[in-house]
Amino acid sequence: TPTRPLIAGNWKMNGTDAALDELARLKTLLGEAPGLAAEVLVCPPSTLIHRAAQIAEGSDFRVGGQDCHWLASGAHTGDISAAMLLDAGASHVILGHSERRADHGETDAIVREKTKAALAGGLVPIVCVGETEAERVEGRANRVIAEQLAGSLPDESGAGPMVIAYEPVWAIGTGRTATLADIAEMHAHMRALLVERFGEAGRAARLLYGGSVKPSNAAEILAVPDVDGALVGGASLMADDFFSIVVAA
Ligand code: G2H
Repeated sequence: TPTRPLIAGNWKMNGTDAALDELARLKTLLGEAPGLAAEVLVCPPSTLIHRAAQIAEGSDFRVGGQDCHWLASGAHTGDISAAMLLDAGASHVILGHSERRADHGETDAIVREKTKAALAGGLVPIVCVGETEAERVEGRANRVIAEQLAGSLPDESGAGPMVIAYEPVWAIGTGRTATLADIAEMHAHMRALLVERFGEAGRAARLLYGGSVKPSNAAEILAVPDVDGALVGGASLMADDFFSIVVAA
């Protein structure tokens, strides 16, 4: 099992120049609290990655992207490549978030190609999976997650650090979180699938939970077996809230 938990903030489509003040504040808070258990990552919008990475220098957090293209460069207006994220100072990239799957029609096959591109480009991919409410109610959650993991992860994932985020779609930004029992069951299910396919690399994979993680519920969620961190949306926008979650890990 992974040695250190990872707390990753996903700013989504939020943040202009002024948001960098929150990052500076986070840097101060982390600087005043050496020896924290968690590794910390902030994924701002692409426009802020470069400056966020400059703020992160000499601090204990790193910076990631929220998506990348499956190709390294070319005629793809509006897209961004893994090499560009790396160049801007990113170390990680979130891939296959349910909002990308819903807003941009990203399929497991697309997410798999993006994951390959991220690995080839020197980034750590954070691959997101999650079932819808209907799929859970119909008792299909475990099967859906198995299919998403099988389809979204390339064989190459076994060679590098693996980070998977389980984000039940019905718990995202809704204030509702899965029960601790549901989280425990799904994370154990994912661990078994990853070990079956990738062996030791699957055992070492970091399994993050995402979906309305906040200061008030972070400690109990992060204490669930096989939860190796959190992907935090709304509560990552304010440095103090996000720092509380980091401390809870
Ligand atoms: C899930 C999560 C972060 P929130 O999307 O990826 O967002 O914490 O706002 O539910």
